[in-house]
Amino acid sequence: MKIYLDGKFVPEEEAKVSVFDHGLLYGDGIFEGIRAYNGYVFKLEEHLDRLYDSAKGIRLEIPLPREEMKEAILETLRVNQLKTSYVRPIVTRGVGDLGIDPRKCKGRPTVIVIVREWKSLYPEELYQKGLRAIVAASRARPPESLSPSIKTLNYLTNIMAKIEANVWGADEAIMLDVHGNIAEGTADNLFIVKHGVLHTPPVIANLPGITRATIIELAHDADYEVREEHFGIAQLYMADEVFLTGTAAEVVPIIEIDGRTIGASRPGHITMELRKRYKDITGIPETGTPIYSLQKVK
Ligand code: PXG
Repeated sequence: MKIYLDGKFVPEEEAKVSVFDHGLLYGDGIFEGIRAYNGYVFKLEEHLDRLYDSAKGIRLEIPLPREEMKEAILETLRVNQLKTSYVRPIVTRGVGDLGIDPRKCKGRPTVIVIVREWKSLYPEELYQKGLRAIVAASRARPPESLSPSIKTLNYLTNIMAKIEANVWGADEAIMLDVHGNIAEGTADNLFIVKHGVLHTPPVIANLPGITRATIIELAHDADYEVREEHFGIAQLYMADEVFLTGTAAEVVPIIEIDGRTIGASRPGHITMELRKRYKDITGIPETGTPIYSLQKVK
């Protein structure tokens, strides 16, 4: 694979950044996780919006105008002749020195676009059977600190939760906020279904997921009520259905949490209906930006 690195396409073995890059030294940077299906980059404009919002959140100026950034993403896919792919744009504060002061980064921010041929996060079997999850002891960062709504390179809180899942042999970890409300998964938003109504935590406590927003729309299309409100661990345990949403995971059912069976211990029908509706709108011009010009333009 060729990687976009500061305006050039370089073979992945040669795609290296300085040990003085503040992205490495301090996690000082931002990123996005995007997917392309069948030659269309799913919700690219929404991901670009969030990338530029995240940059603003940490007072980082992306050295490319938005249209050039978009072109860099599309060109990286073209150079690698990809149609179905994972795309990871990263912008760091750039090369500085030891010491956290961002003024030490005198050059340009580092801009990277990594692409990977990649089809799905979990084995297909897990989508059909559902995941087993734990509620992690590691709490999501409060919005009063570094807001979880900014997609920064600081993922250690989430990694700590993921380590807990690994240690307990679970497939995923669910994070609480500091008040004990459900926040989100380690790289996904969370929904529960109770008596036919969907509930998901407000975005103040988590990342405003693009899949989350898409699922809310699809749920409305299917005439389900969706409530964006806080709920706790008991509502989670007692839900009829629980599922996660994310670019990587898409829509994935959870069938067990902390040793409690969720619903009938198999993926719920609303979860699977929304999963199907989601799959149906990926890889089509209505929701994606074409990578290759011969494709029908949006
Ligand atoms: N919460 C967190 C903390 C995330 O990191 C989501 C929710 C879902 O957001 P989207 O917009 O994807 O629906 C994320 C997304 C990876 C990876 O490589 C992580 C994400 C997306 C894609 C890949 O682990 N995070």
